[in-house]
Amino acid sequence: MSEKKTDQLIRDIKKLAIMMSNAAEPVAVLTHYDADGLASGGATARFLSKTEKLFILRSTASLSEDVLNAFFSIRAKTYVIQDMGSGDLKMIYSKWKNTNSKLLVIIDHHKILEEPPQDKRVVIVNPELYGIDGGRIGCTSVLASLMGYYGLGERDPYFLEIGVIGAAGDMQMQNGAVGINEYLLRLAEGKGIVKKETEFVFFTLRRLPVFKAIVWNLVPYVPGFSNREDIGLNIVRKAGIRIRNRSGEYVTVAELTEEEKTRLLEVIIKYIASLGIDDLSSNDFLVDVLYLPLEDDPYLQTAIEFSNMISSCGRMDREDVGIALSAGSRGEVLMEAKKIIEERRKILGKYLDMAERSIKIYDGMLVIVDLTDKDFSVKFSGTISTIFSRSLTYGDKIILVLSSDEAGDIHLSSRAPRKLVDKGLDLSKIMRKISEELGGRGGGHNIAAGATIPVEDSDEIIEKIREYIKEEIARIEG
Ligand SMILES: [Mn+2]
Repeated sequence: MSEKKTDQLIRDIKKLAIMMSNAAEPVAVLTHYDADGLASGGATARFLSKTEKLFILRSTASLSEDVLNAFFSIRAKTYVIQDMGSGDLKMIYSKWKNTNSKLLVIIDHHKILEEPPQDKRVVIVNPELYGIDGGRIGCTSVLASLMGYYGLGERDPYFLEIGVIGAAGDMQMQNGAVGINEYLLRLAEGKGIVKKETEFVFFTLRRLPVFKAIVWNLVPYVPGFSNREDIGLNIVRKAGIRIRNRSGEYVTVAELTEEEKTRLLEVIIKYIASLGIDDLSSNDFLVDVLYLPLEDDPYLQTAIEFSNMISSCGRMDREDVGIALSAGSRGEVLMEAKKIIEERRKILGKYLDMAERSIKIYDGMLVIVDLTDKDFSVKFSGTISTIFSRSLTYGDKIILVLSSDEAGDIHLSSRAPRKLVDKGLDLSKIMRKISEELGGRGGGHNIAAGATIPVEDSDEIIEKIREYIKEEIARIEG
């Protein structure tokens, strides 16, 4: 990563921060409903409220024409679109032009598919414009949190925390942060907001009950183990560890001795191996954890856990809670968020089972999960494809999840292993190609992309995707 590109991007974020501080009110903000979108929405909301701006903030699952029409019918002077829009610049611009606004800001990291409008009133901040791969570096919460941080004269370090959390939600902080992500992480570490440690994935949530903590993390996903508190209970018992302490409260990970942890780890590894996953070493489960020392709630101990909480709010139609939590609200908002995440884990468990049973593996490298005729909520498709792409069993394959949305269109969510992406595989290209051929809209990143296709039958899509992927693999291997 060239230092220069990162420096330029940071300089432009600082410029944007000044611009936003002086922006005409009211400000209307539209953000994406995933963890990165909501975290960045929270950062912007915090920034706008601390600068005492009148603003309205909305979130959406996708940028349809209707959503944009409704957004631009808000009588605002400044419009901001976050974590979306790079694939639809023309449509956005043509609609925005009819408003009385003098400033349109797009903060995003998705691939720019259309020539940006040549208009000084339009400001686009996107790592892709600097030749940086936005799928890996510079997700929207990194950009928006730095905007808030600099916009408020570096006096509010909470921005750094929410930036790290949002980036963790977009899988951009794991396995080594680089470029502007590293820059943000260093700032956060320097202020004592984030502390990086290596830990077994089962023990990262130190203040949760042991039986919950060991199965709570879904990365790496282990079918038959992850998210299964019943299994967690059995394992804890088998390792001879008490479920409750003398005062009747659940024993937490923090209360375990090193000896107990070692014993527990052995039982866990044995159990996972018994599921048919061989060649396991306990080191496969060592992860870098970003702890959040300033948070005192057991559910907000790590960046990943916090981001899961935000993500759950989005997937459970409670974006308001996710945004408020990201912006810094706790108390009742946090209590609500906890209810949401518990509820969501139940539903996710059901969907993961459903998905597990629908898996078909094609050509040895493509995992297709066709849920189009199942009672499945399309809002979970991205979560399912991400979890499978991080699983011990399918992590080396391309994942494609198909589901039906409310309109009856087929929604695609795809993920590729880093190895293939590094060789040149680009899923956003494949998603675009299929939507051009069958109608619909598609795009995203090389490593994670999606599309919505207005056809009823999934077979045609699957056939075409197989064909495109074969072509792509032949191209990059040849
Ligand atoms: Mn994002």
